Amino acid sequence: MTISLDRPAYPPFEHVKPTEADLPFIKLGVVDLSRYVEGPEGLASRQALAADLEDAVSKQGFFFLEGHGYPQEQLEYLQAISQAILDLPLDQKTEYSAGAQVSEDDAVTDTSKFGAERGTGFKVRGYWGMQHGVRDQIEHYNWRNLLHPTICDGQTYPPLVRQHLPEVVDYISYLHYDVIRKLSSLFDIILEVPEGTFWSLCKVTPDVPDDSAGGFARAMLYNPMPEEDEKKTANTWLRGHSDASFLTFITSQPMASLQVRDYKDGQWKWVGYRENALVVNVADCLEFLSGSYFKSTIHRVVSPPDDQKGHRRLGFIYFSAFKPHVVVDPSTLKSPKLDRLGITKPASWDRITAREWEDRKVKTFGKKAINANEGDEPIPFYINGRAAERWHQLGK
Ligand SMILES: O=C(O)CCC(=O)C(=O)O
Ligand SMILES: [Fe+2]
Repeated sequence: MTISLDRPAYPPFEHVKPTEADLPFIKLGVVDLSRYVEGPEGLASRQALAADLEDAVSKQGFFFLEGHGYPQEQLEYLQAISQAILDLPLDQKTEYSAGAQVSEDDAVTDTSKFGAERGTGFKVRGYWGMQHGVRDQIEHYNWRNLLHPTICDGQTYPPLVRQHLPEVVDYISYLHYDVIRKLSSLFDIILEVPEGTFWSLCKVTPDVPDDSAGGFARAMLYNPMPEEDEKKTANTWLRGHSDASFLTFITSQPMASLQVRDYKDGQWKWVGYRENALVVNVADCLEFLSGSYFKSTIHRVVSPPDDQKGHRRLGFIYFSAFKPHVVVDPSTLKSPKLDRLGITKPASWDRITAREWEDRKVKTFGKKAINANEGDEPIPFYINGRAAERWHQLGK
């Protein structure tokens, strides 16, 4: 961890105060990584922690990660840098815009730009269309290939982003080589597979990028949405979706805005705030590997309660991914635990790799046939026999 004393000072990002509103919060499990002890003498501690993790990922698909060990002041500085980057002038944002991965059919018929914007660079405000002609209020900057120095070196960045690559790389390296390594070993314990199995599926090999896991980081800023627009989108700032890859790590934020759709009762519930914690969620490829024992839960971002309105919301997110060629279904793991639970690959699931899933799913973003409906219920849509948005009640 690099903490440099002569680093530039940027204004800190001022988060809104936690809400006093009485909202239906979801009760999320807490995984305290400071309880993780390495080595043979730590096995009992890891088994206890694995039980907490299993409960969280199999019931809610979301949990609070505490005791991660990354210094809070570094995370705050990362947010100050993110704010400075996201407040760069519009001409720099359009010059360094993230590439859109546009759905093939809409690309030729729709001149307004759509795309999930997962490349390195900015997504400017108002770029995405929402319901009833509303444009979105989200701005973000993505960093890809942070754990692949040779690719990073060849990438073009706005000067401010290049100047602060080391801090971003430091955080993402920590998440990968410390946090994800530990969580991987807990997944091995849960699924009773040999130690190292999960790590081998999500390992970063800097010298062999084509066979390397990775993922991408995102600084994500939500500007308040005009009231008349909120009426048209039923207060939605980011529509319900599941994430595509392995695990997503979001800095816990005081603004009550993130909601998960509790798959047990179908109700939207708010994710609360936990200081210094990360909000972590299971994404699709992990759900597939576990034969849906782990839940890639639908979530969305909505307008906050009255005592938090009118403020900006900033999160720093890491979307981690498996190696591209991992076949994402339970046959990859051969887990005695899943066997005992009677979980096998559903007959309707065709074989698909992590990269194929991510590529195909991302291309559905903004696709009219799937998204041109009222409200937040998805139009059922399948990729290789798998529901592209798993609402867990689908088909019931
Ligand atoms: O901003 C958040 O809290 C969540 C954002 C999110 O779900 C996403 O970008 O996939
Ligand atoms: Fe998400």
